[in-house]
Amino acid sequence: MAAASSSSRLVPFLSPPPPTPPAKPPSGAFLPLRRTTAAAAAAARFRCAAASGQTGFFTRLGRLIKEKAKSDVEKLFSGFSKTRENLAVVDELLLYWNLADTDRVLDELEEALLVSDFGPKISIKIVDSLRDDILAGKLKSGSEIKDALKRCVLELLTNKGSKTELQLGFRKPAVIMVVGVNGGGKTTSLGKLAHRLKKEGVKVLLAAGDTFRAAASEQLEIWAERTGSEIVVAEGEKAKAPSVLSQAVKRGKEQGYDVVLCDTSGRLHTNYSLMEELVSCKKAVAKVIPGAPNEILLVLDGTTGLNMLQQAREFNDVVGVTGFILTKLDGSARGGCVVSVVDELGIPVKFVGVGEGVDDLQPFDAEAFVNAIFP
Ligand SMILES: Nc1nc2c(ncn2[C@@H]2O[C@H](COP(=O)(O)OP(=O)(O)O)[C@@H](O)[C@H]2O)c(=O)[nH]1
Ligand SMILES: [Mg+2]
Repeated sequence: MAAASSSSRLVPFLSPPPPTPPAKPPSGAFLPLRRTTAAAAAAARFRCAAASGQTGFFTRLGRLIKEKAKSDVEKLFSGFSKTRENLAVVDELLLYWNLADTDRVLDELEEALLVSDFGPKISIKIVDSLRDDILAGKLKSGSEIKDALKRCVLELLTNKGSKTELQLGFRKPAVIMVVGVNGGGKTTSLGKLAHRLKKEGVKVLLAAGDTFRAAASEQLEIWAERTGSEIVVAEGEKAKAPSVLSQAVKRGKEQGYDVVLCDTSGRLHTNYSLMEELVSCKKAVAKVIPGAPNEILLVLDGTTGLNMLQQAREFNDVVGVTGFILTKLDGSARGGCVVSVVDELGIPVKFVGVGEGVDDLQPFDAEAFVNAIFP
């Protein structure tokens, strides 16, 4: 195994801690809820000061990342090429649509949506709403039906999963934990996310919280090299994930990092002890920074289609998921699953993975997505 100390960027968590920085002013959020009025007023002042200084930073960051993605819609468009091919039949159907053919065309449209993994509930919902509008005389041509279809999908996505920007709170470092089953793309997505954040000048610390697989830390170390990020890795075989994450977040706090990105080991949602470990990881992080992790992003493999729904439910029940990263959509014709997870769970998709390269993690934008699958 590669010696953890061989890279200058590695920060093995058992090494001596750096000099303690000067004591920070008390933050209101750390104080007990009920205090004397004078103390409460002072606490509130501190809280407001912290909020106004750092909310700005993370809110701007969230917006900036999303804005940049809008200028890069080509990437998203090519990432969804297989789903688009699957749905090309929609254009053919609507080109020759006439009122007498409505039932047949809508049946075939429903079939096309099902094949792309929109899921039965949503496919029926969409087709029923189109049928109502056609029968009411509101939609009179194939192109009007297609526009209505796009509007319908967009609405499904924006009604329930509108907070697609990262919500990083107001206290530095913000902590993002990435969870999911083995091989879904956690480590890769974390690396790509580090790249995106570094490009915006954010000070990023990676935490190699996958202590289950021997090669996992090394994989994240490669991403640290690639993105020029610092990394905390476990030293010794007995190190447990919660303590690696806890040490990373401590270091993040002491050394003024903006964001700590925590990798975790892959686990089947049916594996009880591993799920328990995730809960411990979350608690360990919260012990260092109350309220952290700010985001728990569940990585879902787009090629598994609707199977991801059950996974998502179970992870959400155990750790509480704040957003999804849907990966491998470049290799899948089942992009409709984006809509089904949002609709079923009411949790936003925050990023989509559209390739293995460093730039292949796109902030999710509902409108760009709809245009990518229904051009
Ligand atoms: N095509 C494609 N491959 C991906 C994507 N994300 C991850 N992968 C690949 O999926 C495999 C598993 O990824 P990894 O990050 O190790 O998964 P983990 O076990 O969840 O950490 C690797 O070969 C990645 O390169 C993606 O968006 N598109
Ligand atoms: Mg991994």
